Amino acid sequence: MVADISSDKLLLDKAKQVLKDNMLNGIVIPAQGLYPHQVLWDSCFISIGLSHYNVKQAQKQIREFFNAQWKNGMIPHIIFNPLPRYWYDRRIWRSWISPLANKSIATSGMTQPPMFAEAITKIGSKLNGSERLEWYNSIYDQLVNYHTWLYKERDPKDRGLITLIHPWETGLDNTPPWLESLRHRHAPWWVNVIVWLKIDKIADRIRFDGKYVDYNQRSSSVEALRLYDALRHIRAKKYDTSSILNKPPFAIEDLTFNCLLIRANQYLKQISKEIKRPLPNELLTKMNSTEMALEELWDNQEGMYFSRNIITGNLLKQVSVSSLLPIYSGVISKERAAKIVSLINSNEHFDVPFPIPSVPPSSSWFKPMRYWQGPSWVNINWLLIDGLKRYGYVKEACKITDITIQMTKNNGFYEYYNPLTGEPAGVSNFSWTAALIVDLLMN
Ligand code: 2M8
Repeated sequence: MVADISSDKLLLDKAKQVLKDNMLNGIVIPAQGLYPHQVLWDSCFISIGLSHYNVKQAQKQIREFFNAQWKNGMIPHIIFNPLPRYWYDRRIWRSWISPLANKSIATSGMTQPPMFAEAITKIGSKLNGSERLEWYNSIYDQLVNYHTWLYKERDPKDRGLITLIHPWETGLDNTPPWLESLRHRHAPWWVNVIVWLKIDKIADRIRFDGKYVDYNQRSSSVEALRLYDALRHIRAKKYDTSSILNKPPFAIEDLTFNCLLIRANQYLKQISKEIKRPLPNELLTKMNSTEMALEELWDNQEGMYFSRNIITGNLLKQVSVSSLLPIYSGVISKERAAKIVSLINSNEHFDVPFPIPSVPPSSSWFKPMRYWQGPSWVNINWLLIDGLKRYGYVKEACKITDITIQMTKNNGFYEYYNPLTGEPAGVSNFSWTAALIVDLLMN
């Protein structure tokens, strides 16, 4: 494909404008209106885009999360905007009830895919030698503490795989393997009453997110209420991991999260080497064990990787884009990578006009416009492009890059896109879409 320089330049300018317009209180937020707070992996993707032209802001997006780190090393997935008009959101989470929380910064009480090490390294690559060492040194101990926390508190079976306790931690909120687990979770009486009286349709009409997006493109009201109930359960334990894991609402070794962690560990090793500060041996052993344990999530019968429920020990065999992410981890064999590429190229699976669908159309869960249940997402494409290139699948990587850019040229920077038609969905002017398009164009 011949690059269309003038329109690429225009797209780049528009993407930068989105990031500028999404600045609220000194921070680029995911999107105006719907997402007024800082969100963990959003901020990492945003900083990767920003690093190409505004390193200071990119650093700020990351540093804010390390300032909000809890005493046990946990980094929460949301930092609430301190503006008075967002007081209600802080009240829902009440992070201050935990003795571990940062008392001056209101946050959520759970984490999200650990993209920090990659964002920190990408920012580092834009700095000169001494600035880079200073940047890495300034953040290294806290980054090590975060990875250490993951293993110390979230690997209860000591298997090298991190357990998530709520779908919001995976980032793929309503992805089928988690929705299936939600179905098996006992619903609270008040949700049953709402369903029985059929007043969930009224809830649909008064939902907060319905002001900004079509609620049919988001989690259903009943799902949202049940996720809120799971949060209440976690909050009642004051966000203390060992009490939560005694009787967790969910306990899943999530494939997406663990693949991203494997890659984050590799970036962390790179940083440690560059600043000549060795990682603790215990952490290194754990990091290596994750690479080995990934193979336990492979299912021979289906020829795919899946997440695993740690209570039943069963793999969650609802197919989603998560099954492709081991290629991004970079530690699977060439044979396994070839199998993933065949899934990407197969029209019975992920080969659609506007790839990569978060759930393939062949699945009974597939809904082309509903959030993580079918639409294509730019951040997932970006991760897969990277993984495909590293395994030498340049043609596939270029095809996904071109279509991803095309979708945003045609429709603007939306949260997600219909994988069959390219039609935009979710919120418009979405920051990580814009930021990662900056990255794709600049590379
Ligand atoms: C979505 O998640 C939040 C809750 O964490 C929400 O539904 O309001 C997900 O797409 C998540 O991956 C993303 O980080 C967040 C903000 O963009 O929105």
